[in-house]
Amino acid sequence: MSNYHIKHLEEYFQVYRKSVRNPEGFWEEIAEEHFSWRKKWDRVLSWDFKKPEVSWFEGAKLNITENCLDRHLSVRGDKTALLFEPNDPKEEARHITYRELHGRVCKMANVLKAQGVGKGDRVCIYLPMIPELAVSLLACARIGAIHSVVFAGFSSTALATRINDCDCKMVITSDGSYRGAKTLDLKSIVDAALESCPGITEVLLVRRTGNQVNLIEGRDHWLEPLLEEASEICEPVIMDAEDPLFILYTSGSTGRPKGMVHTCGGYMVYTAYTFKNIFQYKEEDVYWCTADIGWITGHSYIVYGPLANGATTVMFEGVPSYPDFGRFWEVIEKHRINQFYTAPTAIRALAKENLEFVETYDLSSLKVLGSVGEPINEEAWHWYNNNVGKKQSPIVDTWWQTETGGIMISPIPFVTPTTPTYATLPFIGIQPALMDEEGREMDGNQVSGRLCIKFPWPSMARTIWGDHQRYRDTYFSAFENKYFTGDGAMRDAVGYYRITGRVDDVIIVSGHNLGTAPIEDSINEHPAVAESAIVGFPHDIKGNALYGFVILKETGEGRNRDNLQKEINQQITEQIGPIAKLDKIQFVSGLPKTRSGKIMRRILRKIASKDTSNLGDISTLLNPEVVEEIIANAL
Ligand code: 6R9
Repeated sequence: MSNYHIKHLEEYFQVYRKSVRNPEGFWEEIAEEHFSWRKKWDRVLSWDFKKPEVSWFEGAKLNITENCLDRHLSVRGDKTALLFEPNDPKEEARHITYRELHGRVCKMANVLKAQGVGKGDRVCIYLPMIPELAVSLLACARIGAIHSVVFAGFSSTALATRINDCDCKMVITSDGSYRGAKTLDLKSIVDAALESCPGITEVLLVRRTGNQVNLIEGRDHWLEPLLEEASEICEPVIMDAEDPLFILYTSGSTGRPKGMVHTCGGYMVYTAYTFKNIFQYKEEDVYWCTADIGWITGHSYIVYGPLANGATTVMFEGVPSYPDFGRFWEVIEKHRINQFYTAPTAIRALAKENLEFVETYDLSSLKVLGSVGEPINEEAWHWYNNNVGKKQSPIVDTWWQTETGGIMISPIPFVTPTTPTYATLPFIGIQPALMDEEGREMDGNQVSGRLCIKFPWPSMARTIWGDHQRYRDTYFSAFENKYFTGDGAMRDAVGYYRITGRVDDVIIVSGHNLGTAPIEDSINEHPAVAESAIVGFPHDIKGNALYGFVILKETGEGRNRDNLQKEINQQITEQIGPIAKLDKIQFVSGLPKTRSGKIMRRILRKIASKDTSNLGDISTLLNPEVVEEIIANAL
């Protein structure tokens, strides 16, 4: 068990040094000792960040579901693998053991096969947080199909774009989903999306809410009867370590989402190893990550990382505010949760409510608290530490990305002393670099710059589906020979990292990454709109909220502004989803632009944040006069 489970700070430094001096040797040892492979690799790592090309464990053969399921059957077959906590607290929680999960995954895999899905095919999964969601991911992985999960809060247009981008042939969805007091009709969203997805030949439907649905003959099938007939035995398809495991979309600086491709071997090794250490998971623990499996956090730290370690992982269908603001804490007490992993936006929202919601419950089972998705502000950190952890549970502020597959910078609890708002130290094997504006790496401490990673790690995304050039342009062209994260960071006097936020056109709202471009595209499609620009501004709960500056066409000038605002938000909701709605919309006569025609977002950001004391030099703008007008009418 050497190096697999780090227990004190000296050991961290020692293992870190080893992992950096000899990465191949280090990862080979971890991979060899803790996973089952059908065949070992010919080479641990080959890489070239210029192309860019990275491969880990080349030549190795495996199936990730053997590691997440089969190998546990003899030692913990009757242990709960998935613990499902439904939206309605009156509905009973479901404990699904490793043996049951294995059986369900095999059945589902057989259904997929019978519907014509094979190795390399893409399957879109658009499901609420119910056990079938995790089962669907694993069933795809079992037969080598590539899953592409789309968060079930995305609109039909966003769903269609993602289905078409990677040519999915099947969609797995449900009749509906429960979200607090609401019931959403997922099937009709899928139906609308599929009007523009000619490649989809099959739709599998899970029954959850009992909503009335419209079945299309030959295309749509209820899953239940198919599962009943399917065999519980399904031999795994043996994959190359570098075969794709899944595609997951993230926003970028253009309208098109980027389908990040993760592969089987490296992703498994890194997510499992980080899970074990960053949550200090022990055999009897019950672990809960509140993310949705529609995001990378759910893929890596609800499904693959925990299951590869034989953990009990909770899947929560509901929301933190239903039936009241005590729900998270009630669930922690009920299931005696040991590790709890959530997002700053949820913490801030709950911190606004009466403390009684927390104090009513016994949270003494908690050992480790986690935070992910955006920088955690000091106030939220202390509230979490004082009221949830009672100052007994270290907070792991974990920095990472869809692209990185696993946690990159984070304390190791009980090992790394924590400091509020600091993600602290790079995880084992991770080599960060801070770059200045001229592209030079800044040595030493007490420096700030753009955060890059200068050496490959096993779970990094290998490409953008169908667009390797974009992968290169986005991540490997800003700084030579380095992966550029898009984030800014500072390194303090003791070498701790603090992430300061995005330095590109991505805005993080309630932990969701939103690219400015797709939202602007959507606004601009409104018949009364000529042009628009959106920026983020600080928001108490969401971290950032969206502020839109909109130029109207002449035809729009005479229209009622309130109605226009509603229509614009309605359009965004339909095309992207409610998470991308604007909090403020200001109608302007022009947008500040450079002489080459680029919108100066820096200026708009300052105006939106009510920080107009130092706008910098605006004399080089094409239209400096517009700035005054925008400031005068700012919301
Ligand atoms: C895992 C995940 C990635 C972006 C990332 C950064 C922000 C995530 C953070 C954090 C500060 C943390 N981010 N964790 N910022 N501290 N602990 O969230 O992936 O959805 O792709 O978002 O989120 O800006 O670049 P993803």
